Amino acid sequence: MLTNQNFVKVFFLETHVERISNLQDIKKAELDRETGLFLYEDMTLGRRFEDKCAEMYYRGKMFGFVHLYNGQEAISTGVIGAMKKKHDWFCSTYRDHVHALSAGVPSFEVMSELFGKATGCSKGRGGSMHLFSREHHLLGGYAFIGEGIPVALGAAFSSKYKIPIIFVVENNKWAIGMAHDRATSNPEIWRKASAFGMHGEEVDGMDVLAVRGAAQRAIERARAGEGPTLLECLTYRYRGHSLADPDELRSEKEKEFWGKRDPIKKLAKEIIDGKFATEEELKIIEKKIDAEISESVKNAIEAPEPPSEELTKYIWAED
Ligand SMILES: Cc1ncc(C[n+]2csc(CCOP(=O)(O)OP(=O)(O)O)c2C)c(N)n1
Ligand SMILES: [Mg+2]
Repeated sequence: MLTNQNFVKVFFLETHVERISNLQDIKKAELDRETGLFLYEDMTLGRRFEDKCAEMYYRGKMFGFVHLYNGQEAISTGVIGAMKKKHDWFCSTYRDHVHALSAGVPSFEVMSELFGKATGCSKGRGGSMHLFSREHHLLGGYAFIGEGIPVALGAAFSSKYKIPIIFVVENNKWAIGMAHDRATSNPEIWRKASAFGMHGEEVDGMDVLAVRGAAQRAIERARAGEGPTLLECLTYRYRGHSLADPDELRSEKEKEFWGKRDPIKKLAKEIIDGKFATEEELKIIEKKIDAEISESVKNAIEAPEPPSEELTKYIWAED
């Protein structure tokens, strides 16, 4: 018998999986050697940085909530990598470390911030959920869901009345323990764009070239004065909601499905199969990144904490 619960299961629970399996072909970004190595390096930096964060968190070097990005790298690299660095502005969420890295915030500054040090990109006042960098045009990570949207909109509005903005949903299927497909009558978020007279698009968020292609189109539309785009990227996070989450709700079968779609392994295969670079060259990039992250951790551990007499500094604009 089809009980209410079965109904939900049969028609909606597998939707995220079904959607990514049935996505229509869209025009992807071109792959060449330079682009491939740039994307690979950025995604690898994001993955390895987050792995190091988990290690540091469990070693007691960080406090509070820490939300990692593993699995979603193709979106940060695909979108932020398609933007003009230090020219376009962007807002993040509480899952913000990798967004900051993709924008060029040095890993030392991000790690220092996570340790609450004065050398952090928010001068040790923000922590994991509140990364900020004026230099890299990052208008902040935000702890409230959706909090960055009005800030980004305000920035776009003040830069031009035509609102050159793109909204990127990283639909990783879960909101803490609630499966997205169970939480809404229409799981296809990109379709909500039409209610606002906006262009909407869905994209494979585990495929960096697909994300980059979609981001390039959306950015072009924004620059040409053709209005905003809502981009829904179908992705999956590989770790629990935060490092305090034991991650017991998601099935092994589901994790296995998404594990096989690892965005970094996918790009590596495309680079190697297309003979844009060799496996050895990719290994060299990984080694370079590991060395950079180790150096950042070492320096961040040794960096000074903000002096307590400066507790209220930077609250007001005159500081
Ligand atoms: C306005 C608001 N309501 C509730 C919360 C508590 N909360 C923190 S994370 C979260 C789940 C959000 O899930 P999703 O939007 O899918 O983002 P994800 O964690 O998957 O990146 C909730 C409900 C919050 N931070 N802000
Ligand atoms: Mg989610």
